[in-house]
Amino acid sequence: MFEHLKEQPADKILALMQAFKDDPREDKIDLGVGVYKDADGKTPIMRAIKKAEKQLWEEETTKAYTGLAGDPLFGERMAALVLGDAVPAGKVAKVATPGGTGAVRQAFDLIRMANPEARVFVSDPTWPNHLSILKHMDIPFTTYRYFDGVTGGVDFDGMMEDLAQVRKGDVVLLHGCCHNPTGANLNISEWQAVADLLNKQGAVPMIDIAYQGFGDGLDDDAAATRLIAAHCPETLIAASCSKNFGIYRERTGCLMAVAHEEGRHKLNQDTLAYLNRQNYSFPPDHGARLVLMVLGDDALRTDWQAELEDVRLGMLKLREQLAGELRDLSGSDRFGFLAQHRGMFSRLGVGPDKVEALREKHGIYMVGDSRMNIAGLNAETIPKLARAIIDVGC
Ligand code: PLP
Ligand code: TYF
Repeated sequence: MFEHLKEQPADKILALMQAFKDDPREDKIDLGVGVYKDADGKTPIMRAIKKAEKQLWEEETTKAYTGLAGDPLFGERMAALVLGDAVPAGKVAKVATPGGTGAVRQAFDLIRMANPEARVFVSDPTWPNHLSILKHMDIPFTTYRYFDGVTGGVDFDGMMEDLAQVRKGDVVLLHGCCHNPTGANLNISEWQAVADLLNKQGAVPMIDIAYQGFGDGLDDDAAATRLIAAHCPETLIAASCSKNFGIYRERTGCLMAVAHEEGRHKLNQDTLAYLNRQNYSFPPDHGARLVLMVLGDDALRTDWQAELEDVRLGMLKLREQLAGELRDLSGSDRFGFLAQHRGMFSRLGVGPDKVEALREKHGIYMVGDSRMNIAGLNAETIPKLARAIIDVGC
């Protein structure tokens, strides 16, 4: 049997992580994998998470199974975090999943179950794992224009033109905030136009929100998701807790299915639980429990929000510093988009030859499509990066 297995394409981001580790240069800079790092290059455990873990260790009396949906309190608190009061709680079915990736995978499974004919529209570019999972599951997908390489912003006209091709029952995958890999995002009136278009065509939005709190703040980052979920009859939401709670390896995420039609909720909830059972039975609990504790306790929540806000503002400052250095060195504003982008990533918008030159000549590691993890920088490495960008002729 095993002789039939074929080599599968490697994850380029993870391969880059290894290449960085193997590089002996001391002044190398890692702008690859999307993990938050502080100015010392560390990925800290957030204070509130550490406190919740201590409390959990003292208070937890059993490790018996939870339920197929995970602890319902986790789902409730995640729905409140992501959706606020945009949608009545009774209209949101939700399950805990292993990370945001687990939620994405379960959402695709649900789409295939509900409508095997559905095509999934994804932004060009999108997070590579969206494509990899869709291919693996044999779900037909197609791309819509998204990034404007000239302005570094969103090609909104192109996006709307392509989305006008969606048919009833198709699914449109959107990044709720902090687009990965570009950093370019829609404004709220553009989101409204997308919601109107999808409603007109009868297509279903699926929102992947993996960076809530990393862009403009917890509520602002959720505004688009809330608008879509309030205006569209049905919405799928895959939320990740990896970044904003800093609990990457705990594998914590939540899949939500919003339905406005009366009487839809129970079947949606049962279906999500069924899908969990088919794939892994009970979802992991440890990270989900930490999240529900932090969200449900005033002191922990306040501290978490304060730390998350420091992380967000720190990244904004790095963006501004980098855009400023490049303005000075290039004598132009052509890198100004770096300060407009939001979240952990920015796409520089240069070819693979420049990306390679940055790596070979300067020990600067970014993903092949010129995506940089802004959190990999600090006040000292920014001038070096800016000089290198100009040096290789970007
Ligand atoms: N979706 C996007 C766009 C991401 O960038 C990530 C990144 O980690 C995820 C989903 C899922 O992350 P995780 O499975 O680690 O929660
Ligand atoms: O895009 C990123 O870098 C993050 C982390 O297979 C990540 O989303 C990268 C690759 C991967 C899973 C997560």
